[in-house]
Amino acid sequence: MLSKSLIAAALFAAAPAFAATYTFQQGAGGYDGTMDVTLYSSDPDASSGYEQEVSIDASDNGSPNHVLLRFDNLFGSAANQIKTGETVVSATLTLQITSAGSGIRFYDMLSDWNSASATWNTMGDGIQTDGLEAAMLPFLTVGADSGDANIESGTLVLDFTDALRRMQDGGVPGYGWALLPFMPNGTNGVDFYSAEGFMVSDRPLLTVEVAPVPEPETYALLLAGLGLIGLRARRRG
Ligand SMILES: [Ca+2]
Ligand SMILES: [Ca+2]
Repeated sequence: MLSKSLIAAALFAAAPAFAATYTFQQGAGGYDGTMDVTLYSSDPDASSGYEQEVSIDASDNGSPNHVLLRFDNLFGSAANQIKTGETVVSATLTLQITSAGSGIRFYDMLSDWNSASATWNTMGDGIQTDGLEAAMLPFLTVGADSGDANIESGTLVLDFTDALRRMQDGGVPGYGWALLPFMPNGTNGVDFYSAEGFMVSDRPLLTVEVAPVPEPETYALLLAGLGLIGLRARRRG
């Protein structure tokens, strides 16, 4: 007899056969959906969506900078889009840090914004983690609430698996993330190349590995196949 665990193993083995990896990076492979912007409390009407770097800082010219980052058009039926029926196995966000610094706290954004118009003032005194503008709690923190260089310069790879799953299942509206400094001591700004970074390869990179959710017919075929194997095994026996 085939054990349940063997059937489970067979089903598990069947799924990754069609696994795929999607990458999203502004200007690469035709992707054009990344937006990012720094909101400067020290220069609250400054429109900075075009800048080649963004900066998260508890004290830039004496007061905080907030950063917004999003990747649009991740889901759909085009070649490099996550399809309906595909499940996110893993996702990473890769940033090229240009200035080592204190740290970053990542929050889901719950209200809409656009990098062409977002400033400290248009967003209403920067970003509030009030459960309306942004989530109340960070889903990821890197670094610490100190003025040390807790995040080194160079490549930073972050696990965004759950962040992508929330987007896919509609748990968040898909407005990206607020990147906020540790307060009050995260005074060593963290900078990284933006979607306007000169080199495409330096821009924020989202990598998403997916596997298909097998259709009911797939299960039926697989179980039928296993049934035949089981039948032969019994006849031999
Ligand atoms: Ca930008
Ligand atoms: Ca606000």
